[in-house]
Amino acid sequence: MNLKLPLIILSLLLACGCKEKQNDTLIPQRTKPNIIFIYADDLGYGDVSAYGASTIETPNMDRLANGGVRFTNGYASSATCTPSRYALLTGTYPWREKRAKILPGTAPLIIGAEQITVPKMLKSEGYHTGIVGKWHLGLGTGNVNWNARVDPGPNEVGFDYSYIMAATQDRVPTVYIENGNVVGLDPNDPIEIDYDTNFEGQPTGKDNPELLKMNWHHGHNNTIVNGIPRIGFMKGGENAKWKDEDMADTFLKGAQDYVKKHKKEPFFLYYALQQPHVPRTPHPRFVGKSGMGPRGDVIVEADWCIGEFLKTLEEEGLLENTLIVFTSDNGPVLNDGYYDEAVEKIGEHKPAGILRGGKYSLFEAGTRVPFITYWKGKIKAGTSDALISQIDLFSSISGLVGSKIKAKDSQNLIDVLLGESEEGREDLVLEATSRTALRKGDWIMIPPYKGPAINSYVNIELGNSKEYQLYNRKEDIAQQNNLSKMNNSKLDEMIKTFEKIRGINDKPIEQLELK
Ligand code: NG6
Ligand code: CA
Repeated sequence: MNLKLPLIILSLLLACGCKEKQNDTLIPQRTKPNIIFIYADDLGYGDVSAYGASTIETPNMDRLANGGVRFTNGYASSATCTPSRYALLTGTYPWREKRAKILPGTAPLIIGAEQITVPKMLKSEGYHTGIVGKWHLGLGTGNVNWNARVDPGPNEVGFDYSYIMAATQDRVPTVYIENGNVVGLDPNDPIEIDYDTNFEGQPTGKDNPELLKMNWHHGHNNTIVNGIPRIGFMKGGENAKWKDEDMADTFLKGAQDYVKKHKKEPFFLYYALQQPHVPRTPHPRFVGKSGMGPRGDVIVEADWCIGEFLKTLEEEGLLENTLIVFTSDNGPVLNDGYYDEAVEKIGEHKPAGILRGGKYSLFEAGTRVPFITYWKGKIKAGTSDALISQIDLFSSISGLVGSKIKAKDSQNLIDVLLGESEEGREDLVLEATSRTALRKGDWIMIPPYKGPAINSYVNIELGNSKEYQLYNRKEDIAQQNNLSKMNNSKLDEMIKTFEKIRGINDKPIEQLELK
């Protein structure tokens, strides 16, 4: 008897403690889950094993796909980076903002200070917000002085913390920027950037092939950094220059540190991977791992990063209270300007899967990308055919956290993201290099565009044709049969909807020309 009493008291105490602890974790789970976007760069619909890739293994992306919702009709907002990222963060169609095009490293910030963004909305709900990785939405207001604090930038449009590369891995400046300041900059070796004119005496990819460890195929023949010729000219900043092979580890550590630091508050992290965009520079640990050359190797590297990042979330006990969205900013490309064996070593692998086109294309592979939501213990694993776009993340997440802020073109599809409904969008405007098309139900309509059918540099079909194109994605996922002449009424209906959303009325083809 004497022994039992303390035991009973102890178990009562424990039970109370557990309940309290349970409540503690339950309340934030219901109202303020952490939100993480893991955003790949140029990863195609067919580049992930969970999406059918058989010659490349992506076990960690698959872990998300197989334990969460794997969307088969999930779209990036554009077939290139800047417009996609603009739409992701603002919930606004990129064609509404004429500056939302692939930007040079010197471009001013294209998100206005007055504009609402995902991180701003989440901040107003008490979140800490961070970005680690690729930015490519412009910085400053023009004529950036890289040797002083660079602003406005991510911190001015909603991010409490930022650790970024300004544009792309193939564009100068090739430095990391933390909260507006170039990391490791020596004030005695200031950085100068110019996208038109070289600085006197500086070698370039064009004139100094002997200095290159990676050769350029098209573009990419300006300043040489780490033996790789880039887009744009850069002078100075020697100590601050990134080491390309370490970039994956650097961003991973940044993401892990951010999570560890902010695990006690609800947080939003935009982890923007640089792979498999050019130049593809796997860390030596990953060289040769895919058998497909650098493009495959950096996909393996990105997959590893995701695995390590998930481990951190697990170790910190955050997985049950975190919604992860994994997707890509646009479709795949093999030769995007460097000789890196992407074409030669592709073998049987199909980066676009069964889809037509690729990066830059109005065909499906331009914007239909891997799109996965994962939330341990909350999302039931499955596949969803619902039509959804990255543009919808704004209002969906706003709905999830109980914010009243909505974005213009963004629909609240949180039930779809959580796998509780298959009722996605009715229609979606697709974009590729300033051209637009319409997906509605199972139909895709591409209006006539001048310009080449194929971009011969990257060897990708762009979707340009003098005629209207109409495809049924259910019967013809590979977009081989143009039904525009056979199904006039459907074509008319599609054009009407398109013009209603897009605001184009009977504009001649010339005006819709690919710029
Ligand atoms: C193109 C580059 C390409 C890539 C792309 C941006 C050339 C010839 N091509 O202009 O290599 O950098 O811009 O890619 O310069 S994105 O994924 O950031 O949109
Ligand atoms: Ca991209």
